Amino acid sequence: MTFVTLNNGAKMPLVGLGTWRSEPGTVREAVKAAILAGYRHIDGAHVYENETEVGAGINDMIKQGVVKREELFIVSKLWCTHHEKHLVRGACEKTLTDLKLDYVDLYLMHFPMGVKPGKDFFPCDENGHVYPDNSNFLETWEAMEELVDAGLVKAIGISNFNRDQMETILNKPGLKYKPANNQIECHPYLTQEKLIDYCHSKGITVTAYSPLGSPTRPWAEPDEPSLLQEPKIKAIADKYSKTTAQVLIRFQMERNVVVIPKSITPERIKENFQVFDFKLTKEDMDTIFSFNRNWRAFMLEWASNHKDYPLNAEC
Ligand code: NAP
Ligand code: SBI
Repeated sequence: MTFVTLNNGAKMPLVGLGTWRSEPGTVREAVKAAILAGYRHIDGAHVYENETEVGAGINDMIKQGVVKREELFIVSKLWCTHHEKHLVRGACEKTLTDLKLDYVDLYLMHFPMGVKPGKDFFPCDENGHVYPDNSNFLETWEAMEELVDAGLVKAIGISNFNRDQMETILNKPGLKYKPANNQIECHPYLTQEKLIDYCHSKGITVTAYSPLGSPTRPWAEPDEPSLLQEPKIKAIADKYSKTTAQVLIRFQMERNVVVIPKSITPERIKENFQVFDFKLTKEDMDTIFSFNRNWRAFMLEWASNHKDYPLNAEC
């Protein structure tokens, strides 16, 4: 299967291109290389500060007739400084203006936490504590529902929500649209079985972010584990004449989880999409699951004081 079906009936391609830390100056070409390699799903966000270039790459491909807009699945995310109800539509319109698109296919609430509006994306005091805003994620969700009705987005979803926070949305009186997708950190060190089972039981698709373990995250320490170097995963890859990265991507696809590896390197962009011609056995999957250690590349320390910090819950 190459798609998952969202609760609005749309088909979301299982493999997409991640764009966090894809620098302006490289990401336009990366997006074009991806579309030429067969990708139809691009994952972006306002906070990545590169949506103008991402959109330029997309529009180059549409203008050249390589792909039609309706064949693409474009994702963006509402940043935390825009959670107050009156700010949501403007934030979405800014993303559409930057991308030069009339709509996005999926618009995610990037985090369940609203923070002080303004130019600073991570407004913190001298102790590193974030300044919350006056919103709660239920009213932000209502404003996102209005984006669907206005035709600016085809579907809405969430990111970095835990199970209790999802239940709070699902139980909201007057809920108009259920989340279509929850985008969460997921890879063999953080397999997320409970949260994924919960999402799937509610008809909510899941996207695995940092599927390679985000090896170049700026805060990586030399002694931290490295998925791309795991000998047992490399041995599985060798069996199929594939790379470790391809096995990490296929691992998510086998679970019906959407996966968005980031790369700006043309060879890797192609490599990461050559994942439709092999399958992992149950034994391979069990071996990969055995790496789980509930280790996170993203502890979101910048927001640990927020009332809706999501990562203290079991799942
Ligand atoms: P990732 O996809 O796990 O890893 C990306 C890194 O791996 C890059 O440094 C890339 O290098 C390298 N890489 C890519 N393919 C490779 C290959 N075949 N072999 C060896 N190295 C390879 O990490 P990520 O960027 O953190 O996560 C992916 C995407 O998820 C993000 O870009 C973003 O779109 C999304 N995300 C969302 C959230 C959220 O809060 N919702 C948080 C984090 C990430 P090069 O680029 O130099 O090739
Ligand atoms: C940014 F644009 C800047 C920092 C940062 O750190 C946490 C992870 C994150 C995010 O919130 N979503 C991402 O894809 N990366 C991020 C983004």
